[in-house]
Amino acid sequence: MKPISLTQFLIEQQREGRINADLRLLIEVVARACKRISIAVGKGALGGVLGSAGTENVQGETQKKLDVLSNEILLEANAWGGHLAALASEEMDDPHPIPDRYPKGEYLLVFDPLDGSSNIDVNISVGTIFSVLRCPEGVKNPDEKAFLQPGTQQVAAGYAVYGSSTVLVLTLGDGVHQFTLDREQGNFPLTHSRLRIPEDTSEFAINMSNMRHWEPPMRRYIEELLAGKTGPRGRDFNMRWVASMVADVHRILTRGGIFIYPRDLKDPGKPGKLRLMYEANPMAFIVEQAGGAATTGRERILDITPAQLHQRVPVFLGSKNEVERVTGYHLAADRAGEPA
Ligand code: P6P
Repeated sequence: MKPISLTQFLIEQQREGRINADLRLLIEVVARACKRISIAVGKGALGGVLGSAGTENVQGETQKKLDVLSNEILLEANAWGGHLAALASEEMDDPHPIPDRYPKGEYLLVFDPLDGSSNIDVNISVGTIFSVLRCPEGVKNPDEKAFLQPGTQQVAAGYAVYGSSTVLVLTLGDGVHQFTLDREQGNFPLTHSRLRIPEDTSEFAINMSNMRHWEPPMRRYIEELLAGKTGPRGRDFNMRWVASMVADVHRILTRGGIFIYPRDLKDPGKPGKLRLMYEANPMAFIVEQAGGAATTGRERILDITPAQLHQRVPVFLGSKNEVERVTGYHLAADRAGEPA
């Protein structure tokens, strides 16, 4: 049976009353933008877009040319459709308004246009992550405050991973679905419905080089995994770390695992590396919709009310039983009054 396309999938979701025409248009526009980004990324050195743009983003990180290009592709694609009230991006300090010459819509789009961009120049998978919120009632010109909604308010979230194939993963709140870019046809056939993350796993993803900076419960959890059969877990574990969140999360969505970017004491003022609004929240929504769990090590990510657009949080997500175990270690340490 020929798989249905993203367009047909969205039409059916609209027919079932799950989404409206504007949200359908939003997802289609973002998918088309991801196709354009996939083409640019796929050109590699031939596209003249590798290397640094010579500028810095709000995070103080050097922007790659593809970061800037991907951001522009998403801004242009979403300007004219009348589905958005405003956009926000990792690459821009403040929310980006819809140009006055176009009508505004009811949705807010927040995205990381090219996550993992340090991997671009070495030909490792990178991706786009996006999150959709409703613009608060009566807000005509949304500022940062309009975006500061907990992750439970998301109406949709997704990512595209630009790997050996370009895969678009999407949730509208009723399961997680995967679409694969057909480069000949230029469309996204549905290749996997209702992805499920196994509740148990023997595979963890973390940047081990930061181990000496971790909190005690974090070190305890990883030391138990490293002890394998000889330790309290009684079985061996495997490790993966792509250093591209989209690639690591996609592997976990496909075969299970736990992804961790913990708070570390290297910079005690910094609560973690990953950003809540356009990395942790969309990935947490997707992971929970696939039967997994997502916490900061102490609380559910989706329950956090953001204080700033670019705020960072620690991230523990993936196979439910592992996320619950390591979260339990952190809460037990807090109850015992252990120094963080
Ligand atoms: P580190 C990429 O820069 C990113 O934001 C995520 O995609 C990735 O999981 C993480 O940072 C990698 O961080 O410290 O291992 O380079």
